[in-house]
Amino acid sequence: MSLTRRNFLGVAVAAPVAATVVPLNAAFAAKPLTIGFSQVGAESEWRTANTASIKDAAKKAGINLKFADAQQRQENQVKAIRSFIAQRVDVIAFSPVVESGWDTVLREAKRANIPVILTDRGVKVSDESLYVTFLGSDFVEEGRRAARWLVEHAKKNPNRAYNIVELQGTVGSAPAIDRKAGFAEVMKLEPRLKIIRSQTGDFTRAKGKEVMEAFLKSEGKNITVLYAHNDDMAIGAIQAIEEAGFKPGKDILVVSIDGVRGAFEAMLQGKLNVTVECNPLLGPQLMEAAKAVKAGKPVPKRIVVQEGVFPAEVAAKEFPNRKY
Ligand code: GYE
Repeated sequence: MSLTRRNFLGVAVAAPVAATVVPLNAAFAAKPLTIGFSQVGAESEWRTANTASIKDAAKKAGINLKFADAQQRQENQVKAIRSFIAQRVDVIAFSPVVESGWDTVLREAKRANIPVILTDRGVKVSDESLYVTFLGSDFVEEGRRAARWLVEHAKKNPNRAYNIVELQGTVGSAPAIDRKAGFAEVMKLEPRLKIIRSQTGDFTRAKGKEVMEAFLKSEGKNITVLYAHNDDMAIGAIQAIEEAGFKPGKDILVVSIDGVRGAFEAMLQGKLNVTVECNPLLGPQLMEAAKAVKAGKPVPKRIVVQEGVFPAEVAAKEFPNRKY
């Protein structure tokens, strides 16, 4: 038995008056909750808002947050999770850069009795008990919403062509897989909607621009729609479209997802047609979930974030209300 333990037990057992015990208990109760959080990176406006929300909410809740940026690499996230386990944090939360390959490290967390909360992006694991809850958006529904806007547009424009180029998010990530699937599902309702090229732009402006340049080089005037899995890639691509001498929002309709400030600015300039909202302000809900998990209260396995769709016509009215 260690010296500290003997001392602690000695005090607790031998103390004849409650007054000696109470401050000890109070000291334990006051110990702040420690969360280890592994973030994807800093690839987009969405991510910047998400990180700020998490840091801010932890501060307000008096939670001790250990924050690690994985720079879009799974191996960095695995390392961060292992270090959180070694530090014996109370709760591990992370936004998995890709869906698969998490079984081993999550089993290590489970063995160490540290609950895991998935934030923003989901995983594919063999055993669902490897995480307590998944707090995030319904990405399939976001993809469907983007396609629904185009299906409606096509109804009103019976002679227009809808040759779509698609800028996918990070390969293997839940939002890229799901936004593609949801879009493809609803797209079938209108046979004129056709995807002619599809490639990843890794959720960044720079890559979005670069890939759009390549699309324009090979397809040129043939392209009439851009569907980007996030606003940042759309904004990068808009620049490429203008540089190629086309009008974004008119010659090429631009549809994207997130609803960040940059997208609203592009809509106000008539360069982006619609953005489907994906709310990054997950901090307060994450802190609540972590507290509940630690207190042994039941939490739902899936917590879905509420969000809307913003076509360019409502951009001016909505802009002042935007928080990210
Ligand atoms: O849409 C994109 C970011 O996982 C929902 O990641 C998130 C996505 C978001 O880089 O902008």
